[in-house]
Amino acid sequence: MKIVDARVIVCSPGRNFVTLKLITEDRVYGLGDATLNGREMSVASYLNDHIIPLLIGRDARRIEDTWQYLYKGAYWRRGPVTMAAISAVDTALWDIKGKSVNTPVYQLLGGASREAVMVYGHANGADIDETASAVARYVQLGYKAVRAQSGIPGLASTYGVGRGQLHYEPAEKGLPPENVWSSEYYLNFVPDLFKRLRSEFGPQLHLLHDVHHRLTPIQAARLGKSLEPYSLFWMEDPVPAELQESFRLIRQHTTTPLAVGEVFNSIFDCETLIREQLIDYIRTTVVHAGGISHLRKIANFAEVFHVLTGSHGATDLSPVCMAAALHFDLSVHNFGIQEYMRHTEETDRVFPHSYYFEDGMMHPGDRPGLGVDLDEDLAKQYPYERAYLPVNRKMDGTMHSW
Ligand code: GCO
Ligand code: MG
Repeated sequence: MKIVDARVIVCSPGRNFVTLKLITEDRVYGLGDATLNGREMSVASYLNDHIIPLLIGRDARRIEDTWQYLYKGAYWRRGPVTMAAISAVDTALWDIKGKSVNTPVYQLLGGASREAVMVYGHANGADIDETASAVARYVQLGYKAVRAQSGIPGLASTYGVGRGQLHYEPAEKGLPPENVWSSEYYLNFVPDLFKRLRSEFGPQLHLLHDVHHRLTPIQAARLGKSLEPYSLFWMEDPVPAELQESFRLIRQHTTTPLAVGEVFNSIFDCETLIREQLIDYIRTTVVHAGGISHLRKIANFAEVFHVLTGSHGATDLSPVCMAAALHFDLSVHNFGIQEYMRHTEETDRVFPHSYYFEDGMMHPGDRPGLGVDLDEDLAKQYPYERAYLPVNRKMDGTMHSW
């Protein structure tokens, strides 16, 4: 079952997406997401210039061997660009494998370990009242878990506070917008937000919060401690996680569960975090951490140490990644939760899919393969437009993590 053709489709139906399509001699094709928000064209080039020539003529059934060939064969290992490209190939090969044996991918991954996958949505508002109303809307839609972010008094704009009610899209056309940040204002404010939400929504609703890599370890420890009375499902990315050991300090101070990993590319980025049980949820994704094959290795390793999965699922992960994530989530034993930011209607039209949301849970559907397609003619109507995520500066102008 040789790969005879491959192409990279870059389109922008509301936001930019990079998709790899692999086609076999039997005319079976598979799709893989290769989107790297704000750096899309680097992965498109990596695939077109360096990977596709290696794939033509290869046996599409040899998923693991192809992964190892691309990872070990490049000599230059890891990194977001390389790993997004490998992820796209791996995902497309799983899609092909499923279609060629006429079965949904989760059946090839050991079958369903649960009936459906619990997801969390994003509630945000300019202030506590608006955020509380946004949480109420998600509860009405059936969500059992909601992430809450709010504007902070004294700061003109804040991470996670978007435009509109269901869609939050941080990337913007043109040059990167600049935000202003104060960890002091933030730390003084966030406990009030969760005090209000817990008293308004009762003990059952899962409440999550994303710190977006902005605190120092001791500040993160303080925040975790101050949120303990409100029993969060998790506190996400409290510090930049380049230094995995910094979580030892946070862990010693708080019982608020910790989630990390959306910017990680491989098991080596989270090995200490998992082995020392410094986190509760690992958030690595199909698109950025080596595809379904490598994500399964991370999950299997995490299972041994009682760490659950909680994959990233923002809008910059295309419907192809969301479909792959749901097959992974449904099958892997130590699944925790899946992030689900709804795509816009134009994105959904370009990527028709079988996955569906019902009563706070999602299911990948039972179509063979991943159950997601790409309408290439429609995609042509949405050409790539350069866009960037914002950058962040402290009030005195010092660059800070966004
Ligand atoms: C999340 C994330 C996103 C990222 C985005 C960057 O938890 O959903 O932090 O909102 O900022 O994916 O491209
Ligand atoms: Mg996040």
